[in-house]
Amino acid sequence: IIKGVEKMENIEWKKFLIPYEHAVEELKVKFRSIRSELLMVGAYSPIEFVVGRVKRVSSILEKAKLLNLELDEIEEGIEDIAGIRIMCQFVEDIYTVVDFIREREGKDMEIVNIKDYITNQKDSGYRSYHVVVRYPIQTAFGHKKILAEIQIRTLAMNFWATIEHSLNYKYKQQIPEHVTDRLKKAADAAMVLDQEMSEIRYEIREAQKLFETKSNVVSAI
Ligand code: 0O2
Repeated sequence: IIKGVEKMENIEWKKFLIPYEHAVEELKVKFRSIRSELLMVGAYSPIEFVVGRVKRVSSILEKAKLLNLELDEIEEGIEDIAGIRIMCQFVEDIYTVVDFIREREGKDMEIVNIKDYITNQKDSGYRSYHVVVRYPIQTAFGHKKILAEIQIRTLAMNFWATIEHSLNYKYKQQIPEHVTDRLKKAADAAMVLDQEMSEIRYEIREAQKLFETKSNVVSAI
């Protein structure tokens, strides 16, 4: 039993989650702007697209229970209540995005924790790069710093993780063995796909540049 947490009313949860929604919205804008700015000057963007979400209350409760957290420990104890996901075309782009985040260190965010599930792939097959940051926001009641988890992945890693996540949801974390076996094979295939795409990334970028220029000419007519 989590003292206090389960007694929280809907309205209290809404109030609790407002700063997290605020942080997610700001972070989405900031990372999407990097893409827009780079494309605007004709440069390559390592960011394909950005999504964000605030963790569902049921999911927060589950995690609080698992970690044995009390109400006043949730803010520090659950690092991914605010979550941003940045999708990249190539594995190399992930590290460029990480460098962008490092450059912001001490400016508009502080890095708290890094989990490199690309070098250290999870047993499930999961690959992704997680950076937990402390992000300042201005609320109606003053300054507040929020923990947010930035997950950076390739499109292939995201495809795999999205499917595995929905299977876990369906099977309540007990995916049948024949399915987990397939998922592991699919994770290997996704890794090979990433490696192959990396090998020809310069050709792909050139082709995309040509294609974008052509699309711009067509849309300008
Ligand atoms: P939601 O809200 O449904 O997205 P741990 O318990 O050690 O595995 P920890 O410390 O809670 O992980 O944080 P971590 O490692 O940063 O992972 C949290 C989030 O990473 C998860 O959120 C997923 O989004 C993603 N993730 C981690 N492992 C896996 C995995 O094996 N498969 C998939 N599909 N995603 C994973 P939640 O908890 O699912 O919450």
